[in-house]
Amino acid sequence: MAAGSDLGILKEKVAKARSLTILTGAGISADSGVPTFRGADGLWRTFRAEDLATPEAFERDPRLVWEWYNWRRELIATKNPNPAHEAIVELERRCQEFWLITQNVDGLHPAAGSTKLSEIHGNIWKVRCTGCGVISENLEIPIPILPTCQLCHALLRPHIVWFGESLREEDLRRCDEALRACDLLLIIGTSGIVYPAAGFASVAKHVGALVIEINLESTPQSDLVDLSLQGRAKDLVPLLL
Ligand code: BJW
Ligand code: ZN
Repeated sequence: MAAGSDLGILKEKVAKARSLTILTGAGISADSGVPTFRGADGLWRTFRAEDLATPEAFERDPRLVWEWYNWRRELIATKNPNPAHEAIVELERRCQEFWLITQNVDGLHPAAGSTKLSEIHGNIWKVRCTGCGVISENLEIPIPILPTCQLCHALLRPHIVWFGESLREEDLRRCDEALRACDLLLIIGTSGIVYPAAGFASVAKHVGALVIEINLESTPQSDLVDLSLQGRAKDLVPLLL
C-alpha cells in the first residue's frame, strides 16, 4: 500500500495534469474477477499461449481456439466494471486532453463509459472475417463453432491481436500521439512484459512526462517510473480523484 503522502502528491499531479494518458492491463479487470494472464492464477498457468493466442494456433486448430474464446466470453459476460474503471471515466471527464490505452480485450472500459480509448489488443466482443476483413460486434454466447462470414462465407476469427501479429497502424499512431503529448502517464495493472505496450513508459519519460505505476507488485518498469504505488487498482485509482 502506498504512503498517504505519496497519494496526496499524486492526487495534486492528477488534478493539475494538462494532458493525461493512462495505460491499463489485466490487473485492473482482476478486481472485477477477470483472470490475468501471468501470475499464480493467470490464464497462462493452465493454457499455453502458443496453442491459443497465435495466428499459427488458429490456422492449426480454429475449433480449439474458438472453444477457448467461448469459455472466456462466457466468463467475462458475468463481470462488471469496478471502481477503478469508473474512476478512469471520471478522469476522462475532468481532463480536457485525455487518452486511455488498454491492453484488455474484455470491453469493461467502454462498458464503464470510457470513450477516448484505444483497445490495442482488440476486443473479445468483436469478430473479424479472415476473408474480407470486415469487423463486426458479436455478443453471442456461445458463438456456434465454426462461425462464418455472412458476406463472403469465410471463417471468422476473434478480433484480437495475437502474439507475432502487428497492432493496427491507427492504434499505434494514436497511442504514440497520446504518449508524446502527455505530462502524466498512469500505468495500471500491467506486468509490463508484452511489447509494444511495455515500451510506452520509456516513450513518455523521454518527452519529460511524470510516469506513475499502480500494481500489486513491482514490474520491469518500476525502476524507470517516478512513483510506484503498490496495491489493488480498485482501491488506489479512486483515491486519485
Ligand atoms: C494488479 C491486480 C490488481 C493483478 N490491481 N494490479 C520486443 C522485444 C521482445 C519481444 C517482442 C518485442 N516486440 C514484439 C515482441 C513479441 C511480442 C512480445 O511482446 N512478447 C513478449 C512476451 C516478450 N509482442 C507481440 O507479438 C505484439 N505484436 C507486435 O509487437 O508486433 C510487431 C512484432 C511482432 C513480432 C516480433 C517483433 C515485432 C502483439 C502482442 C499481443 C498480445 N496479446 C495478448 C493475448 C491476446 C489473447 C487474448 O486476450 O485473447 O494480450 S498476450 C496477453 O498479455 C494479453 C494482454 O493484453 C497482454 C499483457 O498482459 P497484462 O495486461 O500485462 O497482464 P498480465 O497478466 O501479464 O499482468 C497483470 C498485472 O496486473 C501483474 O503485474 C499483476 O501484478 C497486476 N495485478 N491484480 C493492480 N487487483
Ligand atoms: Zn467476409
